[in-house]
Amino acid sequence: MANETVFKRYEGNPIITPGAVPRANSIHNSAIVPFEGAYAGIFRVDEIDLNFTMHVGTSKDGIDWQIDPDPIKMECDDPDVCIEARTYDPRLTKIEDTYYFTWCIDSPQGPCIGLATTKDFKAFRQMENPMPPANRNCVIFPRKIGGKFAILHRPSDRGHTPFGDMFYSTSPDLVHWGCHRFVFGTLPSGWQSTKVGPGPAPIEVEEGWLLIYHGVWTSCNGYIYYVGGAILDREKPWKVLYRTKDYLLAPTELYERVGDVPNVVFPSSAVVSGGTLRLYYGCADTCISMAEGKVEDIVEFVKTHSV
Ligand code: BMA
Repeated sequence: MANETVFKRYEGNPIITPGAVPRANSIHNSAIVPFEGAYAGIFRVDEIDLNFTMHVGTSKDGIDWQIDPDPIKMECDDPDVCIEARTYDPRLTKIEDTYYFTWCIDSPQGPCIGLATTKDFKAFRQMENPMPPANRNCVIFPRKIGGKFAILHRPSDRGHTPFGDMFYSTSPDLVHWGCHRFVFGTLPSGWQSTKVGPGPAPIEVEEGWLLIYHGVWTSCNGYIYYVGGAILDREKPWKVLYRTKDYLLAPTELYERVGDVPNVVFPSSAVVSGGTLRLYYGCADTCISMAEGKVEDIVEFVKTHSV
């Protein structure tokens, strides 16, 4: 039996495998939201030449997906922003009637963060990059905080090293970002001792913001990716109220253990409906799975298993 303290895995996992896209080597860390009574998403596809592209997907039930075989083409006015590069690990957030998404761009100077908007999942407008290299993870809060757009992001370096703490930044216009605040970093030992990074858009709960994040440990046989949770202050989200000492999910299933990068569960989307949180996560950098938990149980776990 896999560890399923609060999250119960969908029995049909993995729900999306590389066969969903003709040129896919793998399809994994992806962004999914409710859309027009159904679901839409932006999917990370690692193609058979190992170029990383992003594709739109649609689904009636959030489980059975149709993925566009062609990558997204963004509208963009500035060729210095819309460079040709590998793109990966999208996160999606709805604010009012617009969907904002962030992703990682493998620029020649190192990984940086891209930002684009869409209203219909057909036209995409790329904006200024919110963060220069090196930064690998970014997600937008689902509403303005203190009158400003807000993000959690993870300044990084070019490789996979323990360097990388989570920061909070704000912007009045989605172009100029500042007021950077440290949120939290790695712990001296355990499953989140190598690096941490924000996962899906934070979810507003009674206690503040529920953040699902990934934590990485360096075992003697390589990196292992886990899912953790934190509760951040509602008005000052850089203040951490609780943060899990014990992980919420670990790679235990064969499809999480075996793949292009073994032993990875990488949380990237959360859809909340009727008090249930449906977590979508990348597995072993190869496919996508889903697990569900009650929001109140997840919050309770975070509060009672906090560092
Ligand atoms: C991270 C990101 C993720 C990936 C993970 C494990 O740094 O690049 O896309 O899932 O490594 O390889």
